[in-house]
Amino acid sequence: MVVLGDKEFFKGIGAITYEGKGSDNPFAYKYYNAEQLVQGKSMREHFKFAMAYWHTLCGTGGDPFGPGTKIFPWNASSDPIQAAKDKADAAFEFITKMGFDYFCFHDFDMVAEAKTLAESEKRIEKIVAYIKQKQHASGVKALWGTANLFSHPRYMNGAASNPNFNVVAHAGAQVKIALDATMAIGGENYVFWGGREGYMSLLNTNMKKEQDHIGQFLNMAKDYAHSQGFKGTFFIEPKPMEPSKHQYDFDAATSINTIRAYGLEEDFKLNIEVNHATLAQHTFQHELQVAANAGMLGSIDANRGDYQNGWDTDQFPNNVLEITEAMLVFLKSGGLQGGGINFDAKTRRNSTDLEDIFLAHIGGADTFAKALLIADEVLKNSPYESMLSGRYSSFDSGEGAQFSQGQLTLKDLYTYAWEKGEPEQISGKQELYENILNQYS
Ligand code: XUL
Ligand code: CO
Repeated sequence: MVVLGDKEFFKGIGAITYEGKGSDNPFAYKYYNAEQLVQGKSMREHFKFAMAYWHTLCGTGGDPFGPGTKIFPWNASSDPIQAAKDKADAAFEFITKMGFDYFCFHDFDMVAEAKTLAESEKRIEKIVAYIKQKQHASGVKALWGTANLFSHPRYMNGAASNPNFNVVAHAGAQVKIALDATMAIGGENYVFWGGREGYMSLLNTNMKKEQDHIGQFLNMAKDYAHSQGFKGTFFIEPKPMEPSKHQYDFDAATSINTIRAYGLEEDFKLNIEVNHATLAQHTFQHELQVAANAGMLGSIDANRGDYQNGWDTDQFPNNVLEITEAMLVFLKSGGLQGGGINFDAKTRRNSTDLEDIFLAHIGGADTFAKALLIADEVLKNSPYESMLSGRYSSFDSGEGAQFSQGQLTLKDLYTYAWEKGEPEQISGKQELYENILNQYS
């Protein structure tokens, strides 16, 4: 059902529906068929696709070399509340036309920050009331909320990790307001991405103090949300650098350490972003697997980087093979715990038509859907699973099984190896695994 706002911004574009891969209609899904079941779950439920408020509605294409190129009609009003309402109209029109169910937001994506905290809080309350009405009319939900603790100059030295307590307290106030807003609109989760929670030079940094303060801050946020009845999950979103030179939540493994070191494992999981993984010199699938192994695969920010450069280009996903490898991890680990697939991606600076926003999200959704279907086929019909388990079959019985179960000593290994002599050479067969993926894609 398409529910139009008070204003229609994407005129001429109707509901995007599934037409299958034979369709030449650029405004139709070729693979994303929301109600199609894969391993007993609909694609809609597997993915929980979300629009990112910041890129889709606030990102006008500015870069360090020039201002934005995109003229968004919902930005026309000079009255901040009217502009926020127009933006909400555009958001709900877009999400419902796409057939998505969710959005993700920062506090000051919804409405512009005011000069004082008190005035900002009033603005947020007003727009939250408006968004609640629109949710009621459309059924659109908030996948997660977060606070922007990195754009304002006051956060130039960090937020929770700032060396000045007054800034830490301001960040705390902002998180309280953002949590209140998230809960008011039924947000299912809350994200911490440590934009400037890191440092530029160790010379002026007490790293231990800063990290302990982050642990303290995260515990306070969790305790406050629980005291208000929040039942959702908190996610840490790892990123190695940019804007800080060293960010404290560098990658999944580092963030899991943060969660465990500060006693947050009951309530925190990870939001893995593709381009953040590649900036950390990992693959996306590696980061998913690290999170899944710790029982912390919570949510995904979907985008991709550029293979030739090293910054966060936030491009829409379109690499089916890369996402297929990710979907193998996704399916085998039972999907996401509480979260969904948030398109934390922006159209290019020179993609200036409003319809480009639709085309980009259609492509992203189709990439994930196609990859899910391929991964499902690979798991069900190819020799992939038996090849993988066969690779470890020496641990299934005998001394190998005893080793796995902790029943052997180092001396036992010595005796066994002594008797067996030089181990046989067994190929890793990487090319065969790769061929199988290609065969099913
Ligand atoms: C930045 C990034 C953020 C977070 C939310 O690289 O990914 O948009 O997802 O603050
Ligand atoms: Co992100």
